[in-house]
Amino acid sequence: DAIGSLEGASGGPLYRRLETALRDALRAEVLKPNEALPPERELASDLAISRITVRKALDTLVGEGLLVRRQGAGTFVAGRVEKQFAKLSSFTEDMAARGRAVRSEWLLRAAGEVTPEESLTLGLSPGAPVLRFHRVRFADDVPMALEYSAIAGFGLAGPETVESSLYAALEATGNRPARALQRLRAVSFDAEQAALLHVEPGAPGLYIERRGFLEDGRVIEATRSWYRGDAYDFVAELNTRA
Ligand code: 16G
Repeated sequence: DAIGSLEGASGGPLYRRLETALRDALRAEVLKPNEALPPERELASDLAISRITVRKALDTLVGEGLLVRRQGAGTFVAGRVEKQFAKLSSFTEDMAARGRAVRSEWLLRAAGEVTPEESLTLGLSPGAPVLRFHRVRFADDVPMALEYSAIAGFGLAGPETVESSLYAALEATGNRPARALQRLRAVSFDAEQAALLHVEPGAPGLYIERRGFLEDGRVIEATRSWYRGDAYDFVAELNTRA
């Protein structure tokens, strides 16, 4: 019902028309976050189209992270993630708390020397060692964020010690940040970022800079993150004292 018929949808192949109708329903929240879609065979018979056509349209939207498939349960409208803005947690912990499977696609995992800019943000002398971790972060196979981290060289034995969670690796050496400063800004994704995150170029994002400190005040982490604007709500508790 939410999708109605495909009569009104503009031309093109049927799977495209269904894709457009679904996109409209998602945008208008006729299909609400976390809502289950009718089974594929039901959609096919209601709309008088083949199951293959239905599957093709759904596949595209699953690939973009607008819909999610859960084994044995069906297809659902993706829910937005509520992330505590003022909590010093890791992506892995945030996702694990929601029962979502985490994986990273590595763009860079290497040791080097600090650039002049990194030497300022990390408070390190020119020439000091630094470890760089650039990755696309996935939850249930949906790309959620792009993350570029620079870690002070003394923090880890080497870049390969980070297998999946950076904070887990830092924790193992006793160098997990104890405190952090964070800045958030609205951005729109450029073509390269959009391709990595499976969104349209120009789609909205949240750019976040985090500087993490050890108990003794040394900077251990400088991370630049680009979170998908269509997937995240950043929430915080406020009070009059602060
Ligand atoms: C989060 C942090 C990032 C940190 C990463 C570690 C924000 C905005 N950023 O994404 O600074 O480096 O978690 O995650 O929350 P990991 O331990 O899963 O690698």
